[in-house]
Amino acid sequence: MAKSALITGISGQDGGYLARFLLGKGYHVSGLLARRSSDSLWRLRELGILDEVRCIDGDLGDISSIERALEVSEATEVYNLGAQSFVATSWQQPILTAQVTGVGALHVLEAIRRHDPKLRFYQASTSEMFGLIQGERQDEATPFHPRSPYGVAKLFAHWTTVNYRESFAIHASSGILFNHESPLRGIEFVTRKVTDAVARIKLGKQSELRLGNIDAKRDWGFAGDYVEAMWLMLQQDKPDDYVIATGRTTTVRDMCKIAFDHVGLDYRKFVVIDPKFFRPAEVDVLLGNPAKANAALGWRAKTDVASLIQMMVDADLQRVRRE
Ligand code: NAP
Ligand code: G4F
Repeated sequence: MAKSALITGISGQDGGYLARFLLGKGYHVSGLLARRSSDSLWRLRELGILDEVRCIDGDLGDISSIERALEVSEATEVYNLGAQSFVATSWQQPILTAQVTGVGALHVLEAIRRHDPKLRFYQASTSEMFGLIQGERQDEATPFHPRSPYGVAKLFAHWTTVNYRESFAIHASSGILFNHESPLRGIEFVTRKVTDAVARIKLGKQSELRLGNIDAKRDWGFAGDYVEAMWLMLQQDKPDDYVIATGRTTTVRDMCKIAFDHVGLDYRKFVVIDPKFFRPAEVDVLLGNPAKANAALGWRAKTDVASLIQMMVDADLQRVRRE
């Protein structure tokens, strides 16, 4: 019999890639879809899977809608990817971020506990929880020190996941994922902001690119690789927490260089530093150690940062040409 999965955040970057991955494995895929006044389904459309997934109206702030989604979807695996996920916005909307990104995960776990504690649960945890890093390479044993309301909210969700595993024996796993990007990345995140600008500058539609802290370092991987790790975690006999990363880190500056070089331009002529994009507290560097996932899940990142950024620039060139 085909398995069924429910994905919160199905309209987001990872939601789209995960839905496509699970459909490829023969799953029935449902998604909790929050009501929006503008189109939030463009990623599912671009992936060509909109007609293959079932969207169920609901919101992470409304536990009754999550309970209904569990019933309607008949899911045996639940992937909690829904969140207010943009770090910069979390200082503007800290309470909403806490409610959606933090308490939202508790709503999903509590709905599972009441509905059917045998369901398997995945929580989208994040390297942002490491924040002010306590070790050159971060792994599952590295202490957390979040630096944003988003990081704090995610830490609540992370420990809630651990607590429901320990208290109620729910198969609840947490993927501590480092930054992962793709052509479907939201335009507000730095990689996509850069690749979109590179395409526009190359095609004469933009003249400069305004950025904040370009000395920040991130361990960037490809979202398409990372969703497989989420699924692998739920196929294990025992639930656990895993760091998912490439094991390499790159500055925002060098990421810009890769993107501009790809179209034969010099980034130094176009990048302008704008204090508006600096954050009240910064995560200066992230570098993950995915050894546990390598060994226990047999998972490895397949895409290096240069191929990733070049793929994103090519996709944005096509989009801008179509406009
Ligand atoms: P994303 O593109 O921002 O997607 C977030 C999703 O959450 C969207 O579908 C959004 O719906 C949905 N959502 C927001 N508020 C909601 C609410 N109140 N109720 C229900 N759904 C709501 O994020 P992503 O990059 O795919 O990341 C997926 C998850 O992994 C997030 O939890 C993120 O925090 C976490 N994460 C991401 C990374 C990364 O580098 N990408 C790394 C570590 C962890 P709308 O489209 O309608 O707004
Ligand atoms: O692309 P970013 O906004 O991603 P950030 O803050 O690392 O968060 C992403 O990754 C987390 C995993 O570690 C996820 F949990 C989270 O949901 C999200 O997906 O910024 C990356 C870096 C930061 O240091 C930021 O200060 O780029 C720096 N940056 C410099 N100029 C900029 C800009 N970031 C953005 N968004 N826009 C700029 O103009």
